[in-house]
Amino acid sequence: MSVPIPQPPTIPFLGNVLAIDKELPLGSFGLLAKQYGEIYQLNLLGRIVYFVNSAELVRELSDDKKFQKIVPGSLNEVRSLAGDGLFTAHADEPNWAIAHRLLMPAFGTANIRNMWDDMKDICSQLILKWSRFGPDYVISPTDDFTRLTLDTIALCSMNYRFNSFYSETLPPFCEAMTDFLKECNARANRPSIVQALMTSTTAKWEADRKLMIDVSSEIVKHRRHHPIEKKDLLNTMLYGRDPKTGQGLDDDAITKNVSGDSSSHVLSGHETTSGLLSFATYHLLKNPECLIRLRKEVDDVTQGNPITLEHLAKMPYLNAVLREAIRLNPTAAVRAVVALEDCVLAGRYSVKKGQGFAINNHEAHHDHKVWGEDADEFKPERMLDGKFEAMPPESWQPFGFGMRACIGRPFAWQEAQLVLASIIQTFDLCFNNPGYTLEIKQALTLKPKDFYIRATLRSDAA
Ligand code: MNH
Repeated sequence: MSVPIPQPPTIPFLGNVLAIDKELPLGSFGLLAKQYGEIYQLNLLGRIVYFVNSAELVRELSDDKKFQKIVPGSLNEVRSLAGDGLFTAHADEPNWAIAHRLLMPAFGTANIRNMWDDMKDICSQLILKWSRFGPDYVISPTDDFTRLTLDTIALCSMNYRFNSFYSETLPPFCEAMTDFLKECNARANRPSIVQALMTSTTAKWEADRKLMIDVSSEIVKHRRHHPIEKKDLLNTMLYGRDPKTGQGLDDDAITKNVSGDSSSHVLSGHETTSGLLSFATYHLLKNPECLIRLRKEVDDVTQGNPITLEHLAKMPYLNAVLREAIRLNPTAAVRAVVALEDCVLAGRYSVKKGQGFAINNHEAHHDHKVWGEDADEFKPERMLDGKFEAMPPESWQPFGFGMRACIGRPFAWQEAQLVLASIIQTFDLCFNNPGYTLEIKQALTLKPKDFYIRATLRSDAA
């Protein structure tokens, strides 16, 4: 028996595009999920996409043999920058396989341990800034975490310093990227005839893209002329040879991997990690008992000493806090796949080969059927004592799943652990506006909106 997949009412030509809020598409997807349930379909300018919201259906779609990553509309626009850079590559592009085999080891657990000193360098800049500005200064965690994650990825992978903490505004690169990504989103949902009329918007989009490519190709050129001995990502890309084909990447492909927002560094690397740190900070402030427990763990393990890699391994609660924060607020919430064959999903929805899906992990991560009645609450305890490991692995997938899952996960995790532990070790935090409750803003990734805090040096430090 096949159940029809519901669809909101459409209007001619545009289909369901107007049902999607331009500022916060995820909000609209959530409202539609409330209304239609585990699956619904939208007509996006003539293309039918099935949106999947339940953990059960997401689990089925996480099978690499039956479903393959596709680059959805907005990411296709990103491709104008990143080309077939790792993140935005279509499955059959050879550069994906090459970049994947080259970059995987560079971001593997062993190699990221070597990045510890560079990570600490940037982390100490944030700690120093918050200390020096003092308790009256209103901190924008999302901005400072973006400075931190951008500077960290650039230093660790390319030995390049953005020095964002020394500037009132975020680096031009950041702004260009945010605007560029936002516009990519908008373009994907705009009929081409409308697009053709928006010449000044397109000119700005082109200029943003050019700025990102220029900065990236400067970094690549500089390294070509001033080689250094460091097993960083840039050297891997410049001199590495694919073990399978013997092929390397040319400068053009490298520039795309560097600038290509998501492709390796910039979007995935810095935006998502910045969002994770911001959401974790928010949830800790909203749940003081969790903050107290985390502080006790950090103090017990470090005894007030500078944090080391060995310390992190002894902080299960820190790990649980990060897992829980990114469960509730996956910063890259939606991924797209296509059906490789005809099938019947969950025994009830018939699907044709070639059908595109949007996997809404924000919804699936809140599914009461797997996470329980308290699924919407922040409870790091559910991630402790083997409970996380006992969950079906597909039910927590902030880093995607399977063959095309995130390669930056160990890197992002180590960075987030270091930074959160350092902040908790050093400061008392409070909301700038005590009544604040979470609102979300979206470019391609998600962050808390209008979220401000203050930080006071701890008087009770261990
Ligand atoms: Mn990351 C793929 C989330 C940090 C580099 N990343 C993905 C995907 C998700 C994701 C989800 C899968 C997308 C899809 O299926 O279409 N990434 C994150 C999150 C964080 C993150 C939530 C931080 C928190 N990512 C990083 C960092 C880097 C990075 C840091 C680089 C250092 N991510 C990638 C790359 C891919 C990816 C590269 C694409 C891998 C592939 O397609 O083979």
